[in-house]
Amino acid sequence: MQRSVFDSATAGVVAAGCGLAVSEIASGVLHQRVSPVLAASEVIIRHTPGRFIELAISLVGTHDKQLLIAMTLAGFAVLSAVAGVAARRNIWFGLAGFAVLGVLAMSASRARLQPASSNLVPAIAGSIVALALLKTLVDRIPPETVSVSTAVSAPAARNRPADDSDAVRVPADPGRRTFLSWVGVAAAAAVVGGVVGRGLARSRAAVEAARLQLRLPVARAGTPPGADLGIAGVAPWVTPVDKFYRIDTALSPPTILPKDWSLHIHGMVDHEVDLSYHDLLRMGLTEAWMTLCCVSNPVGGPLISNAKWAGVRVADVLALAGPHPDADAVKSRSYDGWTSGTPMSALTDGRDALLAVTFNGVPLTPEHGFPVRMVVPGLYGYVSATKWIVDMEVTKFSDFQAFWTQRGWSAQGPVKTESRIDAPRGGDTRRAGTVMVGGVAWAQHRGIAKVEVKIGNAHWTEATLGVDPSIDSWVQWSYAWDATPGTYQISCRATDRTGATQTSNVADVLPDGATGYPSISVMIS
Ligand SMILES: Nc1nc2c(c(=O)[nH]1)N[C@H]1C(S)=C(S)[C@@H](COP(=O)(O)O)O[C@H]1N2
Ligand SMILES: [Mo]
Repeated sequence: MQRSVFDSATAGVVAAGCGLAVSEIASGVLHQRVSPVLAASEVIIRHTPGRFIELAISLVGTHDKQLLIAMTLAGFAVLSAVAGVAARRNIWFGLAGFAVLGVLAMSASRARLQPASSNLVPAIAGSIVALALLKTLVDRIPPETVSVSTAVSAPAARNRPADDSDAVRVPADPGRRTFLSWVGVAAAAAVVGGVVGRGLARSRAAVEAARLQLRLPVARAGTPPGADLGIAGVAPWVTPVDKFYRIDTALSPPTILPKDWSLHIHGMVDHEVDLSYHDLLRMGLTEAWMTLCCVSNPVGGPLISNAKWAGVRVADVLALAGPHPDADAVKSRSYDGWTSGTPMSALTDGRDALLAVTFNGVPLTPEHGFPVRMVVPGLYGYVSATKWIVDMEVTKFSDFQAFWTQRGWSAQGPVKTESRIDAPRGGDTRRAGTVMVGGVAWAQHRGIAKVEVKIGNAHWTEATLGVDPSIDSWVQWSYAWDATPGTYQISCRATDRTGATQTSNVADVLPDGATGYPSISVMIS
């Protein structure tokens, strides 16, 4: 084989290998169940006639999965080699070939049986890396060397003593050396990346298996009657697990098996306590509806969700350690080192502050703090909702700063009384007639007393409220508006059960939560 053909095929395989490694890492980091390689293997299985699969299984037994993956990879390598050779001819042919492979990987990812869990980011990231690397490597393939003897200048040959071979020794081709070192580095990166990616996937799979094996005495949560008003466009009263907003500083959620989890309670206490997952569960589970929201949620924003949580009361856990009376805070720390400072009063005044193990009847997902997180009604997440919690230090606010308070956010983070308009959407055009206006309102642990709507120049009008089974959850509101043609500004405002109405003063999220009335504009035709 011509050397340049070999080099370009190698460039193709190595570039594709790096792309695959990147896609593996990305799917590990994103906690996806299947990477593009696995997705492609699944697609192949689905389109292979059953008798071939049976034949393969009879030949290789239970190694059929590995065989399939090996064959998928081998097929992929052959196609990438061909694309590499094509790239040597004309870089655009090669790039087009790689683009086709990338699209195949993406459509395999999309064809997953559970589309909700499939995600194109790994396949796209992998394709970009592979394309860039293919171009880089092909550009560095040295030109086919001309016959050595003619390449050496005549005087040099003349001065040299006669040699046994008629070929003249020349220093190794520096161009090829550069190319080979690029290939070597890229190949090593692909191998390391692949191993890292598989490692992430394996720990993810172990956590997933442990989650599925858990048998916790918690029922699936249905929506309490009357809580959901069923207005089109309004967020459902119970947020589905896969729609729950996510905010954290973790690039990839920590993977912690329940058997490896423990909680250390220390600081200003009579005695330090260590609890295993089993110890925790034995203390008994409390179930509670609670709406969690983020201090970074802008007025009208999406960083708020509602779920039924089950967990052990934080107060019971703290009581085991015996907190000193002059302690006014608990500094909690996650497995990955994030910290949060919570007022002792909110943890011990009888509200449903929990070390939660489930939400909406299923074990916490890794993204939302598996195996154990804290949730405290009435406080923003950054001062209370520590996911992957492993450490609680009983202390004083004057003695520490937590992750976000070091960065300028308020040490105390009570949730503000707020509301949101979900329907219609700002900018919508609706027909004249009855238009259902609706949304949500929240004032966790105070409860919502009323929501008022203002449309155009009309007076504030009270909206209908959904049933709220707990003062710790949001409520839905609705208003049947008899709309006539025109352009309207719609605003709303909530009043909590202490009698306080949300403020109209506009404030940004920093340092302790955004304020102002939500407002949208709609056209009626
Ligand atoms: N370990 C850890 N816990 C954390 C955070 C974090 O970055 N790391 N972010 C907090 C913030 S700011 C919020 S708003 C909530 C969000 O919880 P969720 O992602 O389950 O909705 O988690 C809190 N708990
Ligand atoms: Mo947050």
